[in-house]
Amino acid sequence: MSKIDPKRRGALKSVVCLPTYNERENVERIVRALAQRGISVLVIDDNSPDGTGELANCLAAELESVEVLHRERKEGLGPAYLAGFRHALANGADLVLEMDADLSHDPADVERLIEATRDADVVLGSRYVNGGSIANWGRTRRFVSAGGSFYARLLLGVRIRDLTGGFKCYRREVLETLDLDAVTSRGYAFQIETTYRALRAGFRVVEIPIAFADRQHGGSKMSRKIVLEAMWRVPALRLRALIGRLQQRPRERGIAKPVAPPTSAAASAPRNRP
Ligand SMILES: Nc1nc2c(ncn2[C@@H]2O[C@H](COP(=O)(O)OP(=O)(O)O)[C@@H](O)[C@H]2O)c(=O)[nH]1
Ligand SMILES: [Mg+2]
Repeated sequence: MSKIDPKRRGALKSVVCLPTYNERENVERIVRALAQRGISVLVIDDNSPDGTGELANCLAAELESVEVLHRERKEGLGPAYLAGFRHALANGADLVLEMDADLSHDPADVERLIEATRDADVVLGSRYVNGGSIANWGRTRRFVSAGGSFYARLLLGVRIRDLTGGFKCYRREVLETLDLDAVTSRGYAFQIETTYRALRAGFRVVEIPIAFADRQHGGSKMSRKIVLEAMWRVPALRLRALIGRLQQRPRERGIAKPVAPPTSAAASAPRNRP
């Protein structure tokens, strides 16, 4: 982890990426709550049929700290976030945050996440560490969420408690280092994949407790497809990491041991490999 110069900290540019799909009843409240705190917002709307995108445009016209990115169609929160990350990086953000647009995440916690990047490269707002909580979720929803995090934690062999949450803060260097083009997850798996990639790249990931509350308006976009995607993506991520490590080893051996110069016979022998 490279330390940020303390003198630069005050001038750090941060932006909250807010993916929206049919969040008409929520988008204004969350955007205003963030703007009032002086936090820059990038709404990423996937052409919501309920007019969320147009409402976001009005907010952007009124509030200087608000921008909107319009995408043609709904492709899941993963691709929406990736578009947001690229835009934020291109515009010079030092810290890039993820947050749900349905007010499940408390705008008052954004500063805590930002502050925690003093000692971390990625900060996760966590429901499953001491002090974290969930309000108003039924038993099934709790089971899917907690079970999903436990499953991913076990299969990936990591210590993170909340792998599926969507309240996160990345230091710019993390997003620049991760190969964003290679991130293909669309639903909750996106949260698992990005955190796992950051850990594997050697970044420091910390969890801070948050109080999560179920949405009051609009509907969840969680679906069976999203849950199934997370179920198969997790072992696939681990497998890919293992294969990557195995492929790396022979190369490391090759670098460590100087290769003897070929004899003239070997050098002129026909090669079998392409
Ligand atoms: N742009 C975009 N946003 C999405 C999409 N799917 C979900 N979201 C947003 O992602 C956030 C989390 O989704 P939500 O339905 O609340 O998931 P839940 O909290 O797990 O029930 C919300 O702000 C959604 O509007 C999508 O396909 N495109
Ligand atoms: Mg939600």
